[in-house]
Order: sequence, then structure tokens, then C-alpha cells
Amino acid sequence: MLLAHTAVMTEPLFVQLHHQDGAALRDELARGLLGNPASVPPKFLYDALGSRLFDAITELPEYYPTRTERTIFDAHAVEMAAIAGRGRTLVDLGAGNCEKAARLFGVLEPLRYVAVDISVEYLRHALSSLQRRHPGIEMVGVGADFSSTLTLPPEAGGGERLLFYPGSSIGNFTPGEALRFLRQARAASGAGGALLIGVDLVKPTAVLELAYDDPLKVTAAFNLNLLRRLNALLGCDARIDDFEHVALFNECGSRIEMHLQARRALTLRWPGGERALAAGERIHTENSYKYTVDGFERLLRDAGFAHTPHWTDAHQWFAVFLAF
Ligand code: AVJ
Repeated sequence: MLLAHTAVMTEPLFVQLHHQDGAALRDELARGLLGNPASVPPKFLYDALGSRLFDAITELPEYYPTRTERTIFDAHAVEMAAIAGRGRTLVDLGAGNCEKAARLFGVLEPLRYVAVDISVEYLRHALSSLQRRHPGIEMVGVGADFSSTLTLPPEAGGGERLLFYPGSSIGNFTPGEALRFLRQARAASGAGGALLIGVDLVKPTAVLELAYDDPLKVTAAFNLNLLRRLNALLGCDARIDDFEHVALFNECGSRIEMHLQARRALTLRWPGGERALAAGERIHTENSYKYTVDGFERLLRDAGFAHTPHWTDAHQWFAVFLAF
């Protein structure tokens, strides 16, 4: 159902794409825990509490990506809109609180705003209040896990789309997965469409590690929240006190890694399985890849984008690319 942009929208439309199959989630978690090293996919970081903790992270002075990206948009959004075109369908991938996209509504003047996020309940709240503030934009909320395949429902509308993937969320993928994702994004943007994407850049290790291990320990709470999710989803018996948050820059891999490190030898038990961890053994919970401008440009070209203008900040800490 597509409505003319003159219509006054009062309630967003919500579409649930993935049906959170409890058995499949348990299976995914158990497989990760039984791996070597043990791991938990980073998408499990974002339940209602995790999404709020992430929002708190973005307020930390040590966590530079969000505010640096904001300065780039503040300085160059008009130029970006001139290239991307106005009146598009703006598709926000991993919308969260929808704030980043909302800040661009004024310059991009989207006809339709499609917010996609894995945390549906969080999206429902954020999008409903946004719809009240922008009754002239048709809004659609899509609950979807696009970490393996990017598919948009018919409710997202056809035509020229501007895909929006800010915050360096692309960093959660390995470079190989990122290439695959970018190819799918190119296909999903449609002929005449574009991708507006934020990418975190390589910088001194001390700056990177402080951003992922802040003295207020908000990032530690964000990471440790995964143990609550293991307990809730898998019926696991993990104790938060038994683990320590570890964040380190793997220079060879050009990525920040987050881990949960066992403070003592222990065994995690859940219905149908168990995993022994030695003292100091880690559960790998997240990769956050850092690119160079040239490296990311190459990736976009490999994905089939012919035009890749980009903008960066004074320190070259972060970059925003418009690819089409
Ligand atoms: C949302 C994946 C971009 O990698 O910086 C923040 C997540 N992890 N602090 C990032 C995160 C720890 C964030 N992304």
C-alpha cells in the first residue's frame, strides 16, 4: 500500500520479516559456544537493553565514531543530497533509534522512510514517535535480520532508493562478507539508486582501544549483556561476575575485537550442551573492522559501484561514502 506524499500519516506500517524461531536461535548460540574459539554472533548484542546501552555508548566522549560521523553529515549533507537526489525512498539499515536518518530528513526530503532493524520492539517505539513529528513522510518499520541476506519486503516500495548504512555497522562483517553485503546493497538500491554508508578508519591503537573500553564501563556492560541473552535464550547458567570485558585492536586483521574473558575455570551449561572454559579463555563477541579510504573505495568498486565520492573529518577518523 503506497500512499501519495500529501497524505498525513499517523501510524507507521510494521512488517516482520524474520520470525524469531527460538530453536534456530538456540542452535546458532550453541554452535558458537561450542566453536574454537567460543563465540557469540554480535547481532545478539541488540535486545531492548542492549540497544539502549549502545545508545549510551554513542554519548561517551571516548566513542568518537558517532559524533565524528555527525560532523561529516553536518558539513556535507547538502552536497550529498545534491548528488543522491531528493524525494527518494530512504531505507535505513539498522535504524535503531532512527535519529541519524531523522537529522537528514530536512536535506534529503524523502517521500518514504523505511526503517529496518533486528530489534523490532525498539523500532516500533522510535518510529511511532518519529511519525508524529513528520506526518508528511510515509513510514514503514521492517523487523529483519539482514546479517546474512539483505532482502526488502514489497512494503519498502520500488523505484530509486537511497540505502543508508551509517555508523560503520559494515565493520561487523569480515571484508569478504562486507563485499557480499555491498553487492546485495547495490542490487537493492535499484537502477538510479545509491548507498550512503559510514565507515570507521584506521587510527592510533590507543584511540581505538579507549573507544571500545571506556572508563565508565558502558561498553563492558554492553558486551556482558550477551551473557544475559545466553541465559534467557539458551537457558544457560552464565554468571556475569565470572567474565571480564576485553577489547583489543588486532593490527594484522585491522579490527577491534571484543571478547568475554573467563575470570576462572568454569563450565557453561544449558539444556542439551555444555562448554568448559579455562581461566583466561575468551568468548569472541564482536569484530569491528577499520578501513583505509583507499581500501574501502576498492571494496565498493569490487561490489560494482562506479561512483564513490566520499567525505571525511579533519582527523580522517571516519568517512562517509556515497556509492552508485
Ligand atoms: C554498531 C557495530 C558500529 O563496531 O563500533 C560499539 C558496535 N561495539 N562499541 C562498533 C560497538 C562496541 C559498533 N557498531
